[in-house]
Amino acid sequence: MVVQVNQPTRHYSKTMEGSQQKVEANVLLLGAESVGKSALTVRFLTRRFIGEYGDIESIYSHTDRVEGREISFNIWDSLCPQNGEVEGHISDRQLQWADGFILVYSICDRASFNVVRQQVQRIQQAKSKSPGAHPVIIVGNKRDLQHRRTVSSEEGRLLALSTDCGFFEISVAETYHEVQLVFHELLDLIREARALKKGAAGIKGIVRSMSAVFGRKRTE
Ligand SMILES: Nc1nc2c(ncn2[C@@H]2O[C@H](COP(=O)(O)OP(=O)(O)OP(=O)(O)O)[C@@H](O)[C@H]2O)c(=O)[nH]1
Ligand SMILES: [Mg+2]
Repeated sequence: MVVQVNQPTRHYSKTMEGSQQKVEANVLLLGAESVGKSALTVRFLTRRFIGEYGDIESIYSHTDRVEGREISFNIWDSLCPQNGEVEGHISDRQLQWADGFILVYSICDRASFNVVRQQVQRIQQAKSKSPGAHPVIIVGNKRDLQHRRTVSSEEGRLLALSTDCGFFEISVAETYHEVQLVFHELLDLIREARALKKGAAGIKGIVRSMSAVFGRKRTE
């Protein structure tokens, strides 16, 4: 099912995580032009690599089964640059919408690696306001084009390590399995982030209740 970006809303509300409930995850794909964002999306949705994807920006809904549980992915395949904005720009709307990010660069295109570096920083600035809420996976794509490589695996891995992101180097053209791993790893991180948030909210609640009790005792 395809949902155009300019028709957002209720569809993207998050369901609570419970044993029987459906888990919903909003995934935003970012990165420079022609790095393979659409190829990655289409590979995950259809298992196919079709070669050319045009320049359509869409949000796709896709249901997958992970460890026996139904997962509903909403995948925003973005265009870069958007609406004449500078390359690498991420809108506030995108930041608010996304539960997690996949930042794609091409291992044959150093400029695209630099775009990912900027985009991680932008996301981390937003993160500093709500810690743990924005898991990121960095993906170096087009690994099949080794002879044209300009970004080493180590550079990609180092960037991910230093920014606390996940990292994969893959070839969307060659395999479906690696693409699936990227989405499933991000899902794990999103669920961890939600659990942490829930835990933090629970602790705050306990502290509030305790201070209410002890506060009252002191005044008796
Ligand atoms: N060799 C190779 N080519 C790839 C791979 N992934 C994507 N491509 C090619 O790279 C080109 C760009 O792919 P897209 O998926 O359209 O890239 P995009 O990031 O969505 O580009 P925009 O939407 O224009 O920003 C296409 O010709 C793809 O066939 C890959 O793993 N290996
Ligand atoms: Mg595209």
